[in-house]
Amino acid sequence: GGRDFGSPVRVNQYGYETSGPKKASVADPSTEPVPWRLVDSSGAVVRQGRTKVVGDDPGSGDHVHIADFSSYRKTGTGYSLVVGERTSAPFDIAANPYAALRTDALSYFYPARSGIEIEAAHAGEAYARPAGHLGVAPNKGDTDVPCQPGVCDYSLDVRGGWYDAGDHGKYVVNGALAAWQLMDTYERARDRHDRPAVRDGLLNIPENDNGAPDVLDEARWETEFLLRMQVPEGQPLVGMAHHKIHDAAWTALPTLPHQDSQPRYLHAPSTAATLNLAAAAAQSARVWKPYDKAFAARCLSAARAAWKAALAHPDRYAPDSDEIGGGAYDDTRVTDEFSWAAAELYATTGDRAYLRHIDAELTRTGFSWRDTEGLTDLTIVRLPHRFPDRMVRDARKRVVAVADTFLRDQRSQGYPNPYLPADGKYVWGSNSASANNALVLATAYDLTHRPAYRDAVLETLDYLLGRNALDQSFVTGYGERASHNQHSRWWAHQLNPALPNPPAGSLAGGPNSALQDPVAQQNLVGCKPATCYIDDIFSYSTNEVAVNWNSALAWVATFAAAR
Ligand code: 9MR
Repeated sequence: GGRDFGSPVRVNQYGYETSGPKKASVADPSTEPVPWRLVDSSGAVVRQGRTKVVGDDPGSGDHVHIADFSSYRKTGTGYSLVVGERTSAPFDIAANPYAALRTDALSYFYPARSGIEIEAAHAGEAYARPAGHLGVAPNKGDTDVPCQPGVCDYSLDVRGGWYDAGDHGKYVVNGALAAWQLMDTYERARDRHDRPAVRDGLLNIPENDNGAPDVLDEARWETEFLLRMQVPEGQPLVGMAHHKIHDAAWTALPTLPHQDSQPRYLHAPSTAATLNLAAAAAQSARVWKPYDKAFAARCLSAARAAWKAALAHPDRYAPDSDEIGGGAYDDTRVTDEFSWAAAELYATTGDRAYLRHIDAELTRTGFSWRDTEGLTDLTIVRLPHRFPDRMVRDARKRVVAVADTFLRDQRSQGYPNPYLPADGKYVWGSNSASANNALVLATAYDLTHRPAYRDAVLETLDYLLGRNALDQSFVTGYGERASHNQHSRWWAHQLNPALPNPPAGSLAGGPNSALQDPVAQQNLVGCKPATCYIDDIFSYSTNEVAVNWNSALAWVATFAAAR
């Protein structure tokens, strides 16, 4: 059958902020403005106007109009936007719709934890499950994990951390980025007196009454795992980080973590993993100092050891061929990781030895687990008093200039995506690119206080929550047509009704024009890039969850919720 593109009147299906921008994107072939009506839950027309014609949307090919009802500021539920006979999905208007999304996006991580029982009291009945990978049969990991043959002759206790995504693997490069993003929400909120975001008790997690901010507790769960991935004393590559640990072969769907019976192996250490660990551990040392000096010191010595090891082994690249049983997370260019790690280490220690390695810059490519150069500038502008003035001035200029590019890219599209790839192709995890670009826009707002940047962040949330060519909210539980069949081995309701869907606040990877899984290949042939997405559990290349995607969403939602 044909694909379901929903209503041509596309809105943020969750909710608009009362004082924020409120726009709908309308797919309509007309080259003239058309009338729209804003209708409340009683059916009354509360505002009307005419659309503005934007033209052809590059990602989807849709001819798009914008209906702008920003001047309407009455809170309420069950609004809809009507154009002719066509009605949008229902939506709310609320004073702070994103406070709930902040909590939910951050709450993604607890039920994704490895090595700990997920308790109903914290995660809810549906998400409760036994601890995974603590060496209890039938599990064969993660308390005593050997290397793949030929890689090393020791084994490590690498329990804990988060499962990467819908699989049972745990990977250092993107795990470190996700932990970094959570810790960065903390540093931003602390500096800007956003008290709710730094609260102990914000989240329903076991550590929510320990005197430390919950967002740091959650990041620490991952950081402790990252530290366990380091090559121990007495071994040739001491201080390096193993790139990843996962099963010998891909596990079946569904398989709960505690049911996995496969052998698991440590894969070869890599320079990229070592440097990402150094960056996250250096930041962790900084943020934990007031709460736990011993842990902070442990993080700092791990970060320094990792840095030293990376300098000694600067070209150990994770190959793209290593993708049996787990993702490759391949990366053969690490100058960007050196720069980012150096920036984090310098920010924490003030040690001038790191300064001359800070040499990479934010560009319109943004940042990702693979391309970390932009994180150098984001670290510098986060902690301006710790860096030389000149460096801060230049970093600020670049952040604002790149944000201006994203702003233009967003405005040039019918659907408000700040991601506009130069080759027109959407990557695997494109939704995280949108969210990470919104993080840059948000940072430009912090630096300049120009409302246009904040509006652009809110409109990015519109895009992720339904104002797109698919009339699709990519966040579970947020909108009438919201993703809920993301690729996961335990939140696999689509395959077993006794299992839950992913928890509310889970972000799907999003449109990926490369069609890299069989379901995408079967259903999406010829799709326009922005529409290459299907809410099917087997479409891992368009519809997986992942820690570094939810950390991006959590960062942006925390920014949007701040008052
Ligand atoms: O997010 C990763 C994306 O950038 C890569 O293109 C893709 C293919 O290598 O892998 C993605 O990460 C997946 C990982 O390899 C395995 N676990 C699930 C991750 C999310 O799909």
